[in-house]
Amino acid sequence: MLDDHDKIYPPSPEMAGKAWADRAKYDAMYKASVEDPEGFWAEHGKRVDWIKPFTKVKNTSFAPGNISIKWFEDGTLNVAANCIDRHLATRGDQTAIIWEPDDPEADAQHISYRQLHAHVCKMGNVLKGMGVGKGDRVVIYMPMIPQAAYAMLACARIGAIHSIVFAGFSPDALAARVTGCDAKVVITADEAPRGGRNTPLKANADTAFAKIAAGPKMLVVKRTGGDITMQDGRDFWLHELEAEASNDCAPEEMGAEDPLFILYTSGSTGQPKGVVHTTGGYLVFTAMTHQYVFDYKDGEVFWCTADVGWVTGHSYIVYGPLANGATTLMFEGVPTYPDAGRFWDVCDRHKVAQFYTAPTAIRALMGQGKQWVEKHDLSSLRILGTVGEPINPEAWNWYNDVVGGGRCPIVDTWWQTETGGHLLTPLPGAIPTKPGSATLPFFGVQPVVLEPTTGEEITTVEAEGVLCIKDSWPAQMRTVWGDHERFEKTYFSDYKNYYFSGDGCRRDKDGYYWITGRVDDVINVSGHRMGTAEVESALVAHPKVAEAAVVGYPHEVKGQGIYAYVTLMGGDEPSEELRKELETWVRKEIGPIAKPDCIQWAPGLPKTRSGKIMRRILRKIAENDYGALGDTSTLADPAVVDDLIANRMNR
Ligand code: 6R9
Repeated sequence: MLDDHDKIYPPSPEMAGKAWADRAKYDAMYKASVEDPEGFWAEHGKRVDWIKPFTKVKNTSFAPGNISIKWFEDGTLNVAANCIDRHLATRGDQTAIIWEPDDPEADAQHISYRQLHAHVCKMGNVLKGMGVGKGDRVVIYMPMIPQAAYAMLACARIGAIHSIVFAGFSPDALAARVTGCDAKVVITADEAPRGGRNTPLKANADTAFAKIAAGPKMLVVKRTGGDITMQDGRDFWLHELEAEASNDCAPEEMGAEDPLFILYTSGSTGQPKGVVHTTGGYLVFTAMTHQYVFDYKDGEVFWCTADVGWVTGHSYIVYGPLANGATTLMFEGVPTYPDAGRFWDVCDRHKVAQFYTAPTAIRALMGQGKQWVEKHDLSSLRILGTVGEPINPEAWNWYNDVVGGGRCPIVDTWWQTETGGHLLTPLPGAIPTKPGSATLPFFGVQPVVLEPTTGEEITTVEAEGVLCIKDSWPAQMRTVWGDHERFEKTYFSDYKNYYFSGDGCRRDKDGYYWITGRVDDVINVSGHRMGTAEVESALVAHPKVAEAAVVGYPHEVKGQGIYAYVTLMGGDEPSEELRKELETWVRKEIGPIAKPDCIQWAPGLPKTRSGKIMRRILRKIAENDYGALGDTSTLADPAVVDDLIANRMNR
């Protein structure tokens, strides 16, 4: 009998001959892209408008001691001009952004390319008026409102580097990121409505500003009209400054390798890293993947449900779609408000053709039953996408059958903040899919599977090990902001001459890739990356916590949950009250997404004689998999393990 892993779904008959690429074209383009990357990207680099065309295409090296990544390096361009101005002549009145507010009773907004141009120019001039120039950093801490996209594009237009901080992050996390890139301006809003509740963004920013030594200014968007305080000389209303700003803001001429944005992401150490993306290669690659992976055709409505606080929102709500002159939908709310039919209501009302979301959302909605889907007409849907974590076959099948009616190819896209755009993904119309596999590489991407301990490349078709990439692609991150050494150490030192993804994977007999999850101390909670070390350092910052160890464990909806083992200071007793206090503490230190799902009181942690915490054992206990504990003989005190097992989840 076939199990789900062996099922193959060929491209649907609806796609045959109509998609941007069929199998023969994919094979030919892929071959060209890896055999002659220079020629391939010289050709596809032309999909964006250059002010000064590039003459050099690829100048990249993963060699130890000489990690250097440059694409189209002598070309100049402006990302905002590519995403807006160049469409004005042909599609000035076409909708660029459909904005669907949190409140289902409120009207959606349709912002045309011409209107987008005016908004972005005005905001660009406002930022200039606040002293922001080329190369300066601007932090964006915003709800999912059109002004968040205007802010990104305004920065790109004037050559400033944006760093978006997800609106769910705490004031402390915001302060650390503002300080980390020494931002001149922080753009925020009075409040962020989500699921019928308002988050006090401006008040959070005020709290953050009290911890920031340098004196950035604040630009505030009026979203709800809620009560806030404005500090004279520091805080400015966007609508007031815009009233006096000109509509005319010439796009700055940027080098292809000038930074476009910084985006902080969790790693295996305590401090998140500022991933730096640059201008030319990023735009070419996000535009090209958006077109081919979603088979985007002119006039279609494309909806990526991510938040612009994550890389998915950068690449596939804003830059990729707008570079292609697409209509992109921005949603302020959550999948379950006012009810579990919200996504499908939005797809129905706006006639969405491509719908791109995360497995965790699919699982949560699957749990609510298919009646929520069946109430709505989803006949406009053509392509479904997923991203963020491996999708389990059960969720894949539900997505395919219930949402897609068996008609819509599912593109399971594997990529990372660091990769800028899709690296492993099917192309609909070309690649048969298998539930749970991200299938094959996109053009120009050369994945390899390495034996984890030796670092040898496994050359047989079937392979299991760590996933690395052999050569550069245009949207690869270029450095860690302010710490190039950390860039080299994190991605190029464990396995020499390769980019190391941090993920494990399996390659099957058909050469398809199956991501098995992170191999480092990063866990994936609802598709969001969380460093276990980050949560641990938040916990030990609490005065009653002596020690903490955090691991991931399987969670039905979130994919992975956060399991924290906590040792209290002598004299402090465990209690329900203290558990709540620690949960609130972590929320405050990092944000709600970091709240532990389980806190187990641990009188002691399993340690080696040299004092290293044996996380492997803690992971097994959290997973309820005691048979696989492995060798515990090197532990300083093996009895600790029995206690932890007996009190798993404090039961
Ligand atoms: C785009 C994004 C990256 C990590 C990555 C991997 C996991 C992302 C996946 C997937 C299996 C997929 N991941 N897409 N795992 N299948 N289709 O999510 O970026 O937040 O940096 O996370 O997410 O573990 O290494 P980011």
